[in-house]
Amino acid sequence: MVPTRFLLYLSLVTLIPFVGCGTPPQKMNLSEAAMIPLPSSMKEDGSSFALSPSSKIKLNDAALQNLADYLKGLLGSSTGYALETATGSDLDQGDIYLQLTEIEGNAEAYILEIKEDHLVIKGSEKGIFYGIQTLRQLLPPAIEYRKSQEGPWLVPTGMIEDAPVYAYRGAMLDVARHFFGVEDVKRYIDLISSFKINHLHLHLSDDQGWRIEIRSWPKLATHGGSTQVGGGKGGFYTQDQYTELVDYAAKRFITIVPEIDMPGHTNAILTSYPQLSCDGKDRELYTGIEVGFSTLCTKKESTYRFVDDVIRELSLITPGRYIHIGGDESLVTPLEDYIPFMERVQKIVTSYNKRVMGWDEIAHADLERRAVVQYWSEAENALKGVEKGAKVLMSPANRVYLDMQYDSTSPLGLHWAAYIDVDSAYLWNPSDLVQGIGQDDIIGVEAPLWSETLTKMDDIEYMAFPRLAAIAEVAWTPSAQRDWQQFRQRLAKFSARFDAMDVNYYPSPLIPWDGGIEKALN
Ligand code: IFG
Repeated sequence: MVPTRFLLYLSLVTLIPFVGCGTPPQKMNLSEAAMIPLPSSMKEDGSSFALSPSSKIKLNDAALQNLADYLKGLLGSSTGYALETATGSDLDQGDIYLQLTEIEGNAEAYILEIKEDHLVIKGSEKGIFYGIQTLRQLLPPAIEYRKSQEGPWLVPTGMIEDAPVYAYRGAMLDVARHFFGVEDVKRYIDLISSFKINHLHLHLSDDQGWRIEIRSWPKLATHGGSTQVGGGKGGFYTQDQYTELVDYAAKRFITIVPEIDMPGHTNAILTSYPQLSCDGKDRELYTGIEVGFSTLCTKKESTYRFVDDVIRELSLITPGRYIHIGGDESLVTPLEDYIPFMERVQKIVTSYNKRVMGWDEIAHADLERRAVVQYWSEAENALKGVEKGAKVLMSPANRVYLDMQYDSTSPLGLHWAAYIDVDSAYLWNPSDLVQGIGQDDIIGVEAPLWSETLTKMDDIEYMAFPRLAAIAEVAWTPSAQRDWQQFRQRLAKFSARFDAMDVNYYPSPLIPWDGGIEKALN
């Protein structure tokens, strides 16, 4: 056993080359650290832990190997350290210990214990994943660089005990109005997972496009997916590519929620299979941005065979518990037809052992057990859903619609619901929003990003960040601990982190941004 004092000397010696050049070892206390979402409890003890070339990732259970590999991927490229993994609890100077532990009360809870000579992340696998996201934010922003940087890599010492308020913390990406390929979706998964988001709802179908291969109805993708808003070439995910996204997301503890919007928003279906409309007429592919002009024919039995085929194939490749059936803006479907249609479609979903999710209009129909009503515009629909025993997913358009312009000068986005800057995205509390909908009725929060005006990954990043960081905190941190002035000071320190992650974020004038990565490195 090598004497600790020698190791201490060794670690100090390794630091000497850095003293006087590169970043001075910045003394930072836990309370000064910029973590988003803010952890539910922490206490600092004012010293530092230093990651070092000899640091290893130790595990108490071989089941944590994937997490160790993920952590090594995060820290290895920017530090240049080997960060070898070993099972066992004999910790040496600079080690990171991942400890699979049951924490009472919340499956996503974690404990991050940072001491001068080692640090420990305790929890379930997903708890440890969230502890890793917090550790990332406690290290200097340069840790996010893909190429190796000089250290030192200090972490303030103390103890963090953390767990989310809401279990469903989601982002929605509309890949129907404009199609975004596998690599863009993986990038979005990487970014949202760093803020502890754990669901990605993919809006896979709409008037302008059908984006998922359905083998029993092949023209949905090949014809219905062949264009997009503005007339571009569109695209779709093969079932293998969809599975690739499901697996990539799962490694970051994100569950994919697929949406097939119906009976409205279905022009792409009707152009592919005219027999699914009541008039049987051919329809052109649609490349505009109007809504509410299409409907499946709710009177035809063939429509329900179609829905059954689609839901069956989708359920087989969706490990997550939810299938989203849309239900919004069915403006040309008479309510007396909409209601029985939605009731039959819900039974198809539950026949494949999946739970129903739908936009708040579905509350006009009877709701299957454990259905979730996604509140976006009509509070009385959400209330009706609660009265019928459903849970609510909070997506109030005037707070969390990320396709809303920041202000009237934003080059992208719409503003029918509101102009939304970071303050509006932060200054609300899900359980205070609608009288009669309390915390126990709410499964969580989801931020939709509709893509009528977005064409590339930079556009997604510009609209999503930093507002999604604010919304992630609304969903994770107890409202009594949230404070806008304190949040904006923490967010200000993310400019360097966003720069290092190459995120094309919107530099909101409401935030005293701290000067980006150049300042952080000099
Ligand atoms: N509402 C529509 C979306 C999209 C959106 C743009 C819902 C549930 C306006 N439906 O939001 O398809 O067009 O902000």
